[in-house]
Amino acid sequence: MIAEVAPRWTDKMTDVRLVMRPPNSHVTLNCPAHGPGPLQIKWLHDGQELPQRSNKLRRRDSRFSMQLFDIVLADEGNYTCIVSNPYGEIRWTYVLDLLTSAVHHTPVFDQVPQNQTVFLGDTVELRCHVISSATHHHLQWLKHYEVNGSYYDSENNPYVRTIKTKRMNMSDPEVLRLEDVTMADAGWYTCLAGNSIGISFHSAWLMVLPRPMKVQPTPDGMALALGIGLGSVLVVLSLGLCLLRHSLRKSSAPVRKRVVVMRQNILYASGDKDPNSRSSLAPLVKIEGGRNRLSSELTAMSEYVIPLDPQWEFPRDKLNLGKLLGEGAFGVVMQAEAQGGLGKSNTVAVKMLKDGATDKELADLVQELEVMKIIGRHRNIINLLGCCTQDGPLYVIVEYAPHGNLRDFLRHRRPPTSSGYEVPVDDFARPISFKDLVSYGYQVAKGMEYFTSRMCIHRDIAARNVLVGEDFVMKIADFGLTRNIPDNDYYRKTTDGRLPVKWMAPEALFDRRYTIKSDIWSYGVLLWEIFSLGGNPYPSVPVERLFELLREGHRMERPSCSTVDMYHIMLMCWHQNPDLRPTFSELVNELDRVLALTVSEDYLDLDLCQLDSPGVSNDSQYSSMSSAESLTSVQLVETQV
Ligand code: ACK
Repeated sequence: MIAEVAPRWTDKMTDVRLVMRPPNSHVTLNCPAHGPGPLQIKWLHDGQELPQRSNKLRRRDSRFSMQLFDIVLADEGNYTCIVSNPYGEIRWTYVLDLLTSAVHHTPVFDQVPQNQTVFLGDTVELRCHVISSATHHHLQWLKHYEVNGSYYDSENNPYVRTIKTKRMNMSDPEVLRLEDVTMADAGWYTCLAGNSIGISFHSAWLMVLPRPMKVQPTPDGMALALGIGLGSVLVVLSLGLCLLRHSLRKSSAPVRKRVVVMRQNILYASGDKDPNSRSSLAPLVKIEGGRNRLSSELTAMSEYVIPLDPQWEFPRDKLNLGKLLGEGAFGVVMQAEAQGGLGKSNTVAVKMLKDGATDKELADLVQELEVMKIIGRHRNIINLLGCCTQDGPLYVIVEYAPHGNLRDFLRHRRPPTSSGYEVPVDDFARPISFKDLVSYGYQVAKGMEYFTSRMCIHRDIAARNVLVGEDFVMKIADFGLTRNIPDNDYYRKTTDGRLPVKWMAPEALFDRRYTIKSDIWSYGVLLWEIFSLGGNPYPSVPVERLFELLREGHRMERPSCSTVDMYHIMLMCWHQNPDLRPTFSELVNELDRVLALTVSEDYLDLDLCQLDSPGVSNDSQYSSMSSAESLTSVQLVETQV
C-alpha cells in the first residue's frame, strides 16, 4: 500500500539559502525530493513561474535542479522550488545575489526610510535595507537635533546622535522602531551604511501630530472632524470639499508651514570626497507643520515660511513677469525683466510652481534653489541670479537663454531638404559647421567637468536639458532638480514624446546606480544628438527591446554628421564597464584636441548628413544599432584618451 503523504526533501536542506555569484557566471539550484505519486516541480523567480527552458535557463526536473547561465542583475532575487504530488507540496527558497554591487560600491539601498506622519503615542518603524545582505557593512541610525534653531554648528557640521547600531545589540539593525512616540521624537532621522568602499545614507522626516479629538456625530448623522490632523483631514476629505472648508474655517488661526532646509552634502564633508559614493548630494527640504495642501485655492505661498537668505533675495516688486517660456508637469518658466538688472542683463527667466502644486513640489523647487546656491557659477551652466521667497509665490530667478533648448536649436538648423525646416538666418547668420558641433559638445563637457568638481551628479543629461544662451554659449539646465530619480516609470515620456530611459546607462536603468559615470553615458547620447542635429536616439525601439539591446551590448551607430573620431568618443562613453568610461576632464581635453584640428570654415555638408525627419520614426528600427562586441578594437585604441 502506498502512503498518501506529501513529498519530502531527499537531502537535508541546509539553512544557507543565500547564493552569491559573480556576474556572467552560472548557478545550479537543487531541490531533491521524494515521495509517492507523480512528483512535479515548479520554479518561481520572485513569484513568477519560470519556463521549462530558455536561452539562459535549463531545468532538469528529473533531478529536481535548475541551472541559470550568464547571470546578470536582473536575475537576482528569490528562486522558489515547489515540489508537489497529489497529497501535498513542499517549497524551498534560494536568494540569488550578484557580487558586483557588493564588491565595487558603497552600500546600495533597496529600501530607504520614508517620511512619515504619526500621532502622539503611536508606534512607528523606519526601515533601511542594503542590497547584498552577505556583504560586510555596518549600519547605524542617527537622529538630528537643533541647537538655537539650527541643525548645524558653526562649522556646518550637523548635530547628530547615534541612536542605534549593530554593536548596541538591539534587534534587527535595519529597523528603527519607536514606540509611544512623543513630540520630541519628531525630526530628521538618517540611516547610514558603510563598507570598505565608503558610506551611503538616506534621511527621512518624522512628523508627530497631536491625536485628533474624538469624531463627533452631527445631528444629520454625518461625522464632523474637529481639530487639525491627518485623521481629521481624511475624514473630512471623505465628506467632500465643501464640508472641508467649513471645518477648516472652524479650526483655529491658520497654521503656517515652515520650510526646513538640511544641507546633507555638508553632513560628511570631511570624509570621502568621491561623488560616486554619495547617495544624494542635494540638500533635503522638508515642510513642517500646517496641514496638507488640498486645493488650488491654497496655492498662495504666503502660508509657507521659507527661510530668508539676504544674499539671494530679490525684491518681488522689481520683477516684471513676461511671456511663458516653457512648462513641465508642475513648474513653469517665465521670461521677466528685473528692474535695476540682475547679472549681465535685465532679462531673466523665472521658475515657479503651477497652481495646485503640492508640498512635495514646493520642497523640490526649494531644493533646486538650494542646489544652485551650493553649486556656484560657471559659464556653461544656467546660473542662479536670485530668488523671491517672502510674501508670495516662490520665484527662482535664473539666467535667460534666448535660443531655447539645444535639441530644438539643432533641429531648426537642419537643411530644408531633409527636414522641411527653414534654416532661420535671423539669429544664426552663417551656416552651422562641424566645428560648431564639436564646440557644443566641448562646452557641455566643460559644464559637466565643473559639476563633477562640485561633487554633483546631473542624472538627466540630454540635449533637451541644455539651453543655448547669449552668443550661443551652451548652458546645462535643470540640474537642481535632483528628482531622486529612482523613478521606476520607464514608460514616462518627455513633452515631445521621448523616453528618458534612452539616455540612461545600463547600471542606472537596471540597478538604479546613478554616478558620474552614468552621467558620462548620457553625455555620449547627447553627443549623438548633437551629431545627428537633434536626432531621436534608438528611433521606434520600444522600452522592452531597448533593455534587451543594451544587455546584448548593442550601441547606436555613428550619427550621420559625425566623424569616426567623434564616434569613438561616443563609444567610450558607452563602455559597458562604467569604470572604463572617460571622465569629463578627459573628454574636455579630447574635444579640445579635436577642436584644434578642425578648420572653422569646415561647414557641414548637410546633404551628406542623412537625417531622419522630425517626428518620423524609422521603421528599420534596429538598423541604427551596432554590436559593442564588434567594436572592441576601437574601444581598446580609444581608452588612451
Ligand atoms: O526651448 P524651450 O521651450 O525653452 O525648452 C525649455 C522650457 O522652458 C522647459 O524648461 C524654457 N526655459 C527654461 N529655462 C529657461 C531659461 N533659463 N531661459 C530660457 N528659456 C528657458 C526652455
